[in-house]
Amino acid sequence: MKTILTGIRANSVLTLGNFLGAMLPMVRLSNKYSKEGYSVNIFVPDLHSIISEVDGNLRENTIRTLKYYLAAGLEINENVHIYRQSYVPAHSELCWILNCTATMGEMNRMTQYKEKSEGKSSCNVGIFDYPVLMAADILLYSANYVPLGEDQFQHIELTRNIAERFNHKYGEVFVIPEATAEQVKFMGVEKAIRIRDLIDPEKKMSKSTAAENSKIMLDDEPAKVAKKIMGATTDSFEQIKFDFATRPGISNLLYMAALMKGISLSDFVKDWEGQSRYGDLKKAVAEVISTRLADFQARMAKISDEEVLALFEEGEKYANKIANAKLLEVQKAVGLR
Ligand code: AQP
Repeated sequence: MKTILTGIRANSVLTLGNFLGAMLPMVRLSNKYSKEGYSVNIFVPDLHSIISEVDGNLRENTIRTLKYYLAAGLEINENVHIYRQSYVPAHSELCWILNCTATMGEMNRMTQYKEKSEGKSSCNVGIFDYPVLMAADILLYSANYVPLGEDQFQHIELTRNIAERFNHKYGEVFVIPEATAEQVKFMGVEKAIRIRDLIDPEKKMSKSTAAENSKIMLDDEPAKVAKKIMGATTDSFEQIKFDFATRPGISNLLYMAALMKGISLSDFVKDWEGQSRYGDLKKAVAEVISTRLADFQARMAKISDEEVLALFEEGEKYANKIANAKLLEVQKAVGLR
């Protein structure tokens, strides 16, 4: 049976970009495919979280991240496995072994590393190396599908390259995850999702961007959401049009609203394209986002820490079993055992 796997870092409250690009697609896929017998692994990569500043308490953020999935509608059954990365030590150990297969040249080409280190006089090695830990996260569980936002797809290609090189050198140990085109097809979207920064829509929306008004956080109240949307950068054309190439700001608003409403982009866009009422569109988008977020926040409030911890503990027993078996295979192939 196939395996689907994903994770979202717990370094702070999540943005609407994380929610729409990675969390909602995963919840949808998990609810569908776990019932068909696929194994679904959802983990909180707490080790990845510390490559950047942690806003708040990491342990509490980790619990909150799982609550997000549950509030977003994740259904639990025997095929859905939930765990914290640092509770499965095989991730770190395989990362080291894969570090000895990855090359400096390919790591230097990673866009996320370039973006996260840009303009910094010094950056930690974790920012450079986390794509290898990500490869370990995926390969330990023989994951075929890894639903992610657009920014992370380069790391799937890296994972494939590392796994193929390892298999070539040591024998057929790893299952190679599907290539980007297949991943996107599996997610059921035309293109991998990239939600833009509200102030600079050429950039992606990110948790760590300093400007508060550039991102919608999942705990934002309706008034705050409205203020941010009303202040979002659009364009000086006279008519509303969906086109990310020439009008990224307004296209981002249309895109976010359609995803939040759960309707097709064309259905949402057809009511607005050709009109000049930018202000009305912003109000409508703010209404759609804040209504759905308020409902989501109310669900969050009803989930207890105990419920979340019980899910983690159960999932970690499973994850350690699978991960340790794969790690032993790797250790034997390399000659460590
Ligand atoms: N703007 C985005 N649009 C669509 N998907 C996005 N993701 C992140 N931003 C967008 C997806 O969210 C998942 C988890 O991301 P992560 O926190 O593990 O890493 P990240 O990509 O570094 O996320 P951020 O928000 O940009 O974090 P910071 O600012 O802390 O570095 C991934 O699937 C990602 O694609």
